[in-house]
Amino acid sequence: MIEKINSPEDVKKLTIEEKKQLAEEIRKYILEIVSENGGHLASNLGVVELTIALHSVFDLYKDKVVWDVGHQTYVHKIITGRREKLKTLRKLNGIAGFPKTNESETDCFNTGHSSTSVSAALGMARARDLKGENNAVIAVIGDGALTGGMALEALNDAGYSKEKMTVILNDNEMSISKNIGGMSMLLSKLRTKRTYNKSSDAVKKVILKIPAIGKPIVKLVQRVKRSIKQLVIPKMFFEDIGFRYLGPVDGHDIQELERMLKISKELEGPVLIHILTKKGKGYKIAEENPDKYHATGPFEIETGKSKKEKKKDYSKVFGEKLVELAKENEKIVAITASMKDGTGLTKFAEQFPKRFFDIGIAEQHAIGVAAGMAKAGIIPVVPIYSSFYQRAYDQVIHDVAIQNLPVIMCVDRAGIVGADGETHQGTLDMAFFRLIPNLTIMAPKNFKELEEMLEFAVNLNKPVVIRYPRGGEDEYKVEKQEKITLGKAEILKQGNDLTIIGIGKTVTRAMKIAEKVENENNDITVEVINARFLKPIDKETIKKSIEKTKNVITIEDGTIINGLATALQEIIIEDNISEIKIKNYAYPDKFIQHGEVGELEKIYGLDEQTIYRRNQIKK
Ligand SMILES: Cc1ncc(C[n+]2csc(CCOP(=O)(O)OP(=O)(O)O)c2C)c(N)n1
Repeated sequence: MIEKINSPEDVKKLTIEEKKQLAEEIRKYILEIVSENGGHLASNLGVVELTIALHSVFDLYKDKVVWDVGHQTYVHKIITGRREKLKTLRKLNGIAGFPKTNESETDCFNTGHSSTSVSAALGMARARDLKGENNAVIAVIGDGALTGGMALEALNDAGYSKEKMTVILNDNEMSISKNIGGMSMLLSKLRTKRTYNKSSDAVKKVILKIPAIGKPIVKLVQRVKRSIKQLVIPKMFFEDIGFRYLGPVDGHDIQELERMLKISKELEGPVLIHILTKKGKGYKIAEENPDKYHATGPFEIETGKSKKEKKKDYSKVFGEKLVELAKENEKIVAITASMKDGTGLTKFAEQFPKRFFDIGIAEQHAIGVAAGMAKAGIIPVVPIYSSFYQRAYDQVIHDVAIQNLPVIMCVDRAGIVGADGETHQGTLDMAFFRLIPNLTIMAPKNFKELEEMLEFAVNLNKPVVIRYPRGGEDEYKVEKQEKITLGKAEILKQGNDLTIIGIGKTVTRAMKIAEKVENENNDITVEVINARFLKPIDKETIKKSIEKTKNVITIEDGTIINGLATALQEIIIEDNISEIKIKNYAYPDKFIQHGEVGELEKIYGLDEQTIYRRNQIKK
């Protein structure tokens, strides 16, 4: 069946039974691809029937579907002519793991970060009306994404606007791990409505079979049903804020989904369809561990076992060190925006449940809460991925930095992350954090330095950022480890002819290049500086070194704008240092596509070989 599906038109032609068969084939196909390439598995398996129903009822060349986060669009990509290309999922120049407007007309809006869909859909609905058009506009949003402030801001606006649009709330009771919060409590109350409806239908059938008294009793039951509705669902919430609420609907029943979508098409004003799905549906191993298979690397289908051995990574080192520090200092608390496992906080949550706070997919709020706690004398540690820290920018400035509050902001997945692509690359954090007064910004060269930086941050009593990359430390071992002092760089190697400055993960690269240059040139010595602090930068050490060597290279895992390169140039200009040869290696002022980290580093000339080749200095 799946082989015959080359466009949504092919899906529209199928009978319900054929669509059910297609759903099973799509699941198998996604499982095969994700088990090879890695990717978001459980969320895609959960929306197979929904996606088939959407393509059956709507024309996505005209009608707009905005997918929240966008990690669940593999089924949509298969249906919209990208079935074969999906084999290149997340590979360099291959199909992206998220919607991309440049891949297909039916991807109407790029996503990657959570909670944006209702705003974008409302914008499209307003534009449609202004232009006098009549297409449908739909946002598909998960119960996890609904915990994000932006989604709530959008519901507030959309409900009041009376704009014709549909929000499909895909409720699987999970964010990456179990969903939490007041919204989740509300949804679980609404979910009970299903049980109630089911039992009432069953009762209705039975009573109708009783001759003579059947109908009056049914009427009575229906009256009771209306009053029970008020009891079972004490507040309609979505109806109260202006939406027509439909559901809950079994999100794996294509026929029922199509029926609801058709009803929503006819209704004026904003409609919310609450659908219930199972994350990982159809693949037992993922159904039982939906958090583990939310996003995964390559794995064996039969056992679910990872094909690659999992090595120790920075997140784990961070989490373990934090547990150690928290044992000694009871003021330390940890806050996560729905990323407990990803940021290495699982152990902390187990050991200190009262000092661990999962606040939902709400990075702004995470920093707001942290600021409040810090003001009251607590030491909050907030690990968030670099690209999601973008969400909390004003909170870092307004709530933390202006008041100089000691919040420890750990920027995980800093730098290039690889296969998740442009929405997830963490190349901007050094640039945007460097602008903020009162912030101290550090990056460790290896695991040991991360541990020491964390300890240093706990004692600093100031707002501090520590950035570290995805994955493990470099295989190159740097033995030297000076004590950390505020604003002091570390000279790892003395030399006279070239200075190489690295920060974070590029420090070991700087060492390797230095050794190669020296091995190939008997008369050249290279000085290597581990900057450690982007802010305050160690002007004195850098200045002394470049005045000696007159030749400097910076290497950083971030954008060329306003990072290490800019900091160096500022020193040179401010102090009027002349006749210096400078080369800066950083990512260009561009969004970086998906691909493997090593491949992307080569493309942008940040790999060891390219930097070495471009710096074949001779005396
Ligand atoms: C701003 C932001 N923070 C964190 C994430 C990481 N993330 C990706 S999916 C996800 C959970 C989404 O849950 P839900 O919306 O319920 O979708 P599901 O995967 O359960 O279908 C999270 C936290 C993100 N994409 N964007």
